[in-house]
Amino acid sequence: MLYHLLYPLHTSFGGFNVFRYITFRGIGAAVTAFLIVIYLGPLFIRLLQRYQVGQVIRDDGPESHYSKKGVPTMGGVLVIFGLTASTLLWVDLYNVYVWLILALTSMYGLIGAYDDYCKIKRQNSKGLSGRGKLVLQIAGALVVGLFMANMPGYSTKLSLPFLKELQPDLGIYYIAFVMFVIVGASNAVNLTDGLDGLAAGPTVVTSGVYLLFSYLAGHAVLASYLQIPYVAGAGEVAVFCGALAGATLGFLWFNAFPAQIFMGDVGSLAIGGALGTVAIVTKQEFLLALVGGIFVMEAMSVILQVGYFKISGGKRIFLMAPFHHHFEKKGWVEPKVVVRFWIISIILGLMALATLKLR
Ligand code: 57M
Repeated sequence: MLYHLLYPLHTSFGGFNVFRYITFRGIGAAVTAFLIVIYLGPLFIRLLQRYQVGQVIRDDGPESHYSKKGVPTMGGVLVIFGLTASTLLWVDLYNVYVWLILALTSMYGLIGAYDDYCKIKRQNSKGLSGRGKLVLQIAGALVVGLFMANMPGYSTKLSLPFLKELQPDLGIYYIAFVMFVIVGASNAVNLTDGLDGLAAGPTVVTSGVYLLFSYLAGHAVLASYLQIPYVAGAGEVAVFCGALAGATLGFLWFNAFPAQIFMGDVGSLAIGGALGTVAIVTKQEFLLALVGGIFVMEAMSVILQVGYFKISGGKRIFLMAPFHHHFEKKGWVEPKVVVRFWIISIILGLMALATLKLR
């Protein structure tokens, strides 16, 4: 909105020219989203407490989690509000990609909110059925896949870090790939969100990396120089990424150990869906597996654990999956697990940035 209101006035006041720059608006969106969440956080937590929107704790989990019973959850509602409000304030409202990402994020947020509601209402950790959740997630991702495949000028070729010549064209199968990326990212973040701040930290890193990659993908000259796919209009996605990083940082202020609030499935499913859709729009899908390596590792630990359990007749690879629980079982205290995972996430983010020159 500010872009449409203030940039046209730059002829009479030169300072407003700054609103044409996506980098300025991306940082503005991050700071605005952070301030919105920080300001509303205490009030929102009190509201959740008053309406007893508290976490239900599974009885088969680490004993250290039993004390978390009743911690307000569904903090993802505040993240999505801050993210959306800030994006709409700073973005070029005519950018179709941003609306697509906001739509997917909102849909996944609604799926998660219903799941959280079912858990709280039934007072058990079984929310929406796994199958039901998956069907709805696939439906949302399918719409994104069909939309992108039909966008004029959008390529169904895959871009791989380090291998600029290898660009396989998936054709119609690109839609299935889009669904895999978005649904996979959403569930990976969901599984990761099992310790105070554990999902928020890598989300901030990933959003920051994609803020830069969105800007570069939408810049014809820089995209050509760096040999990354040029996606006309993708630059505005940087504003969304800034807002996502800022809103998540604001949430982390309250979610840091000992957490005053959890994001709930409303937050984890929405954030994962948002990151997956950003990766598709900017044509940096494999980059997500690198910078979001913590999410991938957590999801893979569950797949390997469950698979090996079935194949071996009851044996386990890890003391408990997802991976963060394995270290808890080894005696690491929660904050140590979380901060070490953050450190890995930052290293992966730096490696992702390094791929810009290694082409
Ligand atoms: C999502 N939810 C957290 C909170 C958060 C197939 C199996 C791997 C599924 C998996 C599972 O149930 N995943 C659900 C993870 C839960 O957090 C809530 O859920 C939202 C995110 N979706 O926002 O509302 C618990 O996590 C803790 N938490 C924090 N701080 C936070 O900031 O401490 C969350 C956020 C919260 C709180 O205790 O209650 C979760 O872990 O359930 N199952 C598991 O992850 C279970 N693993 C398991 O069963 N492993 C088996 C097999 C199936 C792989 C094995 O290793 O053999 C573990 N998780 C729990 N209990 N809680 C162990 C059992």
